[in-house]
Amino acid sequence: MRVSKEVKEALQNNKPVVALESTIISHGMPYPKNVQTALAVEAEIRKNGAIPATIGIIDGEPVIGMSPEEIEQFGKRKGVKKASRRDLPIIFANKEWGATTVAATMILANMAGIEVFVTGGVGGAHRGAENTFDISADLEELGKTNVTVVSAGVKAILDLNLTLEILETKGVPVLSYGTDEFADFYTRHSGIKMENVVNSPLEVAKIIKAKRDNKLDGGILVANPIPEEDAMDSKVINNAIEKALKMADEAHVKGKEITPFLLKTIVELTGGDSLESNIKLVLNNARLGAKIAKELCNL
Ligand code: PSU
Ligand code: MN
Repeated sequence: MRVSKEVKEALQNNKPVVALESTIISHGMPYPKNVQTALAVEAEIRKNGAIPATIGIIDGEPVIGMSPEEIEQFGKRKGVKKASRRDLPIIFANKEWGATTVAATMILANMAGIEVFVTGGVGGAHRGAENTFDISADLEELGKTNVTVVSAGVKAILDLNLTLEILETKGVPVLSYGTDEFADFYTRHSGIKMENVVNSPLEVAKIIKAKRDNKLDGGILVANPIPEEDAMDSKVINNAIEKALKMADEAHVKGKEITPFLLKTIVELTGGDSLESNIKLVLNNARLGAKIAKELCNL
């Protein structure tokens, strides 16, 4: 794999590095906002004292720390594959472009030695997963790969309770940041009470270190709620979600297409408001992730 010079030097010198995924760029947001957001997230991480490492696969080669030009390519190039764990060997062998999901980004970050990863929302159990078995590979990865993922909770398009049950089964600590209510991505209020509340980046860093020191393999999920002023109105977003789910059902959208389809449809149904919230919450996660990475380097 190709690790950028800046990221390599930072890792060698115990400087904080934060991993970023590329599916959010290629499949999660429309061009050009996807590219603008990816670059703004990198800038936010730098402003908060860490080095960003945007991860993806170019011509079959994993890249840890993309250039701005490469990020631009992921934002507009056609035929970039959404790459989760199962897709990696195929993309490597065929020398293709792959936009890494949370699961695949965790794998590559871990190989590179990066422990903190910032995204918008992790995948989870879809509504109806008890029948369809549509459960994101992100949850499996959190169960075994040593990377902490900062996410705005779990997106309300999913079944949050089912997702949390699976995370418990897989032994994944879920840390709710600054509130005892689980964040549902677009709002701060899922109504689900959380057992483990953390209130500072240092507290999270100590938990990461304790897990590492005790050789407890697997990830950690930090649920960082969207700031109140950027959150969506619950009624508006829930209406859009219900409609989008119905449209997906009617159009028989399945498998890896469903998450990008729902995201795109919800943006359209909310006249772009959900995209604005999405951008704000990723930036908010970038601030927290950079601070966690910094504290971890000092421990
Ligand atoms: N949630 C978002 N934006 C995204 C994704 C999830 O708000 O772009 C992407 C992430 O890359 C995540 C993936 O890992 O979707 C999950 O896809 P699936 O549900 O097919 O596992
Ligand atoms: Mn799925």
